[in-house]
Order: sequence, then C-alpha cells, then structure tokens
Amino acid sequence: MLPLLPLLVLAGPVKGVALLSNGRPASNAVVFLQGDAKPSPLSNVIVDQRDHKFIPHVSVVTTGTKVQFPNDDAVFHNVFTEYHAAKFDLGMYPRGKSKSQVFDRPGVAVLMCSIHPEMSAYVIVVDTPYYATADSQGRFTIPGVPAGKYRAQVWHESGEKTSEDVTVSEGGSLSLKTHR
Ligand SMILES: [Cu+2]
Repeated sequence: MLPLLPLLVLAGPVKGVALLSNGRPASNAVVFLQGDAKPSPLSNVIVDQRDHKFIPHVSVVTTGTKVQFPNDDAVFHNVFTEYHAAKFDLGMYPRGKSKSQVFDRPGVAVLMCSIHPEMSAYVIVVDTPYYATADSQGRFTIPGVPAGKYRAQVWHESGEKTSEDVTVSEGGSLSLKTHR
C-alpha cells in the first residue's frame, strides 16, 4: 500500500500585462484574482493629503482595512468618498490631524476634497489576498498565487475594466485586456 500524500498546491508569482482596448498599457491599473481565499485586513494604510494631492492616487486594500487620511498641508482639507452609493464625509480638518475610514465591502471608493475640486483619488477594495497595481507599462506581478481557477479583474481609472475566468499555473503569466 502506498501512503496517501497530502495534495501539494504550488504557489508562485503570476506575472502579466494589462492593456486598454486601444492597445495602450493600462498604467496603474489594479489587477486582482478572485478565488475562494479570503484576505486579512491591511494595517497602516495611509492616503496622505500633501501639496493639494491625495498620495497615492490609486490604492488597493483588502476588505476590512482601515485607511488613515492625514492632512500634511498648511491648509484645511476635507475628505469625502462615494462608496457603494453612499457618501461619507470626514469633515474639514487642518494640518497634523488625521481621520480614518474602514472599507468593509469590496468595490471602488472615489475620494474627493470639497475645498479643492482638483483633488481626487481611488481606493479599490478587494476581497482576495491576490492583487497588484500595474506599473506605467501595465505590467504586474501578483505574489504567492496557488495554481487554480480565478476570476481575473482589472480596474483602470479611465473607466475601462474587465472580468474574466482564468486558470493559472504556478509561476504562470496572464495577458488581460480591458474594455469600456
Ligand atoms: Cu483639499
């Protein structure tokens, strides 16, 4: 009799490229692989208000993550977000103060400042541990992905996105194209 060995599921980085429908790179796109694995909330996530900008412009966090919004400018800023058709307004606050918000459901939160209409940013909330932000060429690397079937999703600031079923092998690669 052969002993029964536990199934070994190999995990490795999934690399790939995300392109827009016009063939250009989906720069700074958020790419994530939705499977059965649930993520843990991230800690110490900060979206800074500095030089009249939200930094970074695009963040990706897992469900349940609390995001801090410190004001590092000499002027008052305000943070309000549209998230799941609800609006949250963290109020106006000066330099040195910080407010926070928990993002408890997957989706896209649009951040704005009511004082400075040019300020905007996005928090993409994903319900999976497997995600990455693409570089300026649309290239991404998602570490530690077990081989298997996933729903691959891409979000891009242009409004283009995609959602398709993929099978990844250990250390495999993906080519994803978004559409309107
Ligand atoms: Cu502002």
